[in-house]
Amino acid sequence: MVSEAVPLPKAVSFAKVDGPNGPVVIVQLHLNSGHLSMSKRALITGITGQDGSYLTELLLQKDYEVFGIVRRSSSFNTQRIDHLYQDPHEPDTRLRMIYGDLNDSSSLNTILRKTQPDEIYNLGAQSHVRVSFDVPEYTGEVSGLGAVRLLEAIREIGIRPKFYQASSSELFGKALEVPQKETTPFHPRSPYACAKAYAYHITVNYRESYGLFACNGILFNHESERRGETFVSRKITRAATRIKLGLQEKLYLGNLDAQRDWGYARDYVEAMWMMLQADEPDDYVIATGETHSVREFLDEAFEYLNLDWTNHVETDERYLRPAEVDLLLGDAGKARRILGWKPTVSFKELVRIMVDHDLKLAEAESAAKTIDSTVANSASWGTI
Ligand code: NDP
Ligand code: GDR
Repeated sequence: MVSEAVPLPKAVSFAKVDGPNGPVVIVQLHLNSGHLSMSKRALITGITGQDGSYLTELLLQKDYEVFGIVRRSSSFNTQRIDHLYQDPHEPDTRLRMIYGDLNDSSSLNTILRKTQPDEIYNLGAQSHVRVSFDVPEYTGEVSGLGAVRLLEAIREIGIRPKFYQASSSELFGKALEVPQKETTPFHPRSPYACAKAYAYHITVNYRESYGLFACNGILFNHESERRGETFVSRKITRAATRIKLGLQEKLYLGNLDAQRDWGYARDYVEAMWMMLQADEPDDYVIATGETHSVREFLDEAFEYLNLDWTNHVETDERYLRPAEVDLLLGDAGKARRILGWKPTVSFKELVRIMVDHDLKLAEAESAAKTIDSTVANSASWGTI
């Protein structure tokens, strides 16, 4: 999946910069491939994650050439994008993977210089809030400083891509108003949220300091059938479907009273793209405007399967956080007015999409009768 050699770019790019006598348009021609392509080039960090995979699908549909940064792992970490694989030896390949790491400035500099993207989506992060309490410094490096490493590379190289920063509703933390909108003050409650607060502010700073087209998407929780299995939504839908088929008895969870504004990830990556197509760079809240507790998520998932979750769910304090975010509810009015964005999938539909998907996984597992005990026990590993 990962191509070792990064091809030089092949397109025309335009950039508007402030010159001494007013705005100047820079046109870059990349002729090295022997032909001109008018499609845009996007670079995605975190391409192997939930959002990265949906964003890649969206951009390929829109005829972009997509470059994805993949970090080296001893096991495969490209499952979410394997269906998009294109042979890098083919001349018209539109998706290429490049090894790099948000902790490694030199790799980011090289990748930006060679790919010369029109748009950069910085989705890479240590994105698990509970885990960030265990690895706070590492989380700060990747989820916080990773953004400035990219922004500095842009500035040093002198390219003018549009820049999207994956900011989070976790910034609101111990929320100072309900619902939360772009003007709501931040009160981060975890090392993850503190790292994201740095990334948010440095993105605004590069917009204000250097006129970069840089946007923060302040996205509320969004889930899908590709959600990581240690986030509460997927942990519930995986367990409920396995319980339904007798593959598992119990589900251990932490705080059942937490309330979240849960949307569908496909809707949310559309908003990322829309932000970079707007006339002016800005920051936007993306949310459904509805909040539900973990208990309500359990109700929806288990009732859909004709199960009673109270017979199966137990609480385990290892899943509690040193500081919790009790209630998140977003007001995405600005995104609706300016970008024309609105969510298309309701809470009930979201839960059902995830349960339907995970039921098929459980059925396949059951049919194969290869119940791997490492899978069965994965939900109770460590402290996540
Ligand atoms: P995931 O955890 O699914 O994906 C994170 C991605 O970051 C993975 O591709 C991961 O690679 C990559 N990554 C991790 N560490 C590094 C590193 N050191 N260098 C390069 N890449 C790295 O997250 P989501 O897709 O759910 O979220 C995308 C972004 O949006 C994240 O920044 C997240 O914090 C943010 N966000 C998410 C929300 C949500 O509800 N999903 C809401 C608000 C913000 P690998 O596959 O190898 O682990
Ligand atoms: P969150 O998502 O912390 O909001 O961060 P997560 O699904 O991990 O937790 C949501 C709420 O559920 C409670 N909870 C549990 N959570 C997990 N993971 N496991 C459990 O067993 C469990 N039991 C109860 C949590 O305490 C919490 O209140 C996600 C991530 O995608 C971030 O990267 C992103 O920025 C935010 O959403 C918006």
